Amino acid sequence: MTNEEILQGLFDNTLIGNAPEVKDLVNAGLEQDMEPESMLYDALIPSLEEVGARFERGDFFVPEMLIAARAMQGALDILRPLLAETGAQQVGTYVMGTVKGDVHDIGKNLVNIMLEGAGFTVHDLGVNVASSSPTSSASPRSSRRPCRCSRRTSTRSRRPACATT
Ligand code: B12
Repeated sequence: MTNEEILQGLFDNTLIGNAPEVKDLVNAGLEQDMEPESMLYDALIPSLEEVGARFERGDFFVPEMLIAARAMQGALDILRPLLAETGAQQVGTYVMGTVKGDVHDIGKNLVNIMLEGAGFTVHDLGVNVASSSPTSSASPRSSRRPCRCSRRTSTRSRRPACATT
């Protein structure tokens, strides 16, 4: 298979939530030395964007979004150690959480991987986190940075004090 075929396969199979095939394609890509970042940014994320566009048009519903997300998560399980592997020195701590009312966590998990790769320790409080939690239950280290994530417009007001999306 060419790299292009693998990218196309990753896009198509994430779109339809075919998790076993997505895993096989990620492994095939790695075996032929494809960059993990390329699989992520050239196929997996664009596929989820297409899922979102179809959902917006009414062509996809929540179950389709859910199985696509699961396929993406399976790919990330394989790619995580490779994306995080930079050997950077520990430089600080982030406390991460998706705000209350929001369960979207793929982007957050991806940011966690990047932060860990850049040398930060990440305390991940998970999803649906009440606004007081990130700062109150965080480790007492002075270098910690609280980060609240939200992916829904209706939950954005719950992440005032941090950079996110
Ligand atoms: C997968 C998905 C789901 C899955 C989530 C599974 C999971 N474990 O995350 C499920 C099926 C559960 C879901 C549910 C819903 N979803 Co949804 N979902 C999506 C979808 C298709 C992909 C999101 C995703 O993971 N993208 C890939 C990641 C990598 O991208 P990302 O999140 O943007 O993250 C990147 C950046 O934003 C940034 N980033 C992210 N977090 C952080 C944090 C920090 C600190 C920083 C610095 C950066 C950063 O870095 C990331 C990497 O580049 C989007 C469509 C889209 N276009 O995004 C809709 C979308 C987000 N969902 C949407 C909706 C409406 C819903 C529901 C309300 C549907 C419903 N009727 O029930 C529910 C809400 C449930 C809830 N209470 O939260 C809407 C939101 C619209 C809006 N403006 O509010 C979207 C945009 C779809 C659409 N076009 O309408 N969803």
